[in-house]
Amino acid sequence: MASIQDLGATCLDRFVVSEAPPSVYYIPEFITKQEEQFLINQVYAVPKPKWTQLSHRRLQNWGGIPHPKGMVLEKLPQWLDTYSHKIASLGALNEKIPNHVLVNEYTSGQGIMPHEDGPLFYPVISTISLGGHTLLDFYHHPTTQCDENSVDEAAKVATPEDRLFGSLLLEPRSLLISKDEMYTKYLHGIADRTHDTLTGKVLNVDACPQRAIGDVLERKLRISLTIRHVPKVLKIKLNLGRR
Ligand SMILES: O=C(O)CCC(=O)C(=O)O
Repeated sequence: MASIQDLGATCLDRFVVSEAPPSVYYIPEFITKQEEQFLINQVYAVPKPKWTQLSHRRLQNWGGIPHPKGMVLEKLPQWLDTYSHKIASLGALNEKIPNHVLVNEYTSGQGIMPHEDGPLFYPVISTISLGGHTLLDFYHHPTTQCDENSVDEAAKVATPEDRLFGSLLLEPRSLLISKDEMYTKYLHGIADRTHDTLTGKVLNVDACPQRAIGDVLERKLRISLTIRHVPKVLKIKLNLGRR
């Protein structure tokens, strides 16, 4: 059977997570085990200074530093550019080709605080997971939980747990694409945990082969490739000391 990588835009709709707000696409086994190992090898082949150590994870930034005045574009390495083009060919970014990749490495027990990706990016996030699974949690914004006419004061002070409305199980080799309201309206984050229990709040359990509500999954080392498009770029040619 042809994989989604070969079929392109024609079949993305088959992978929509209908239990989630618009729009989420979850594609299990987007890459093969060989591709996964190749990507892991590339991640660990980079020189040490390419890593930035944060208190709860390590990361690599590729493509440039997004900035309100424009990103000075750095060409993606071939191993990332290949997947940027494969994702573009699925049609989720309206002809845009992702030019920026964050590589995040989480050991078991590490996560990322709830946040939004903001206006520096074209509002589509694509994530390839390598090595281990995680649960990506989605939260109502502190000031928008109560819709329509008024913002409930209680919502502003609610704890993150109160504002959590659902999670997505991201298994190794999967691709997640989030856009529309899922990008603009909600925060996303990963809890600092060593085990995840699949509850009714996990919105894509049905799309995960061999998983069921009640399963407890032990976290392993996970690497994520967050692949996005930065629309505002500066076309500066770096003059490296030459006259
Ligand atoms: O690792 C992930 O899947 C999430 C990463 C993320 O939210 C980010 O880099 O902004």
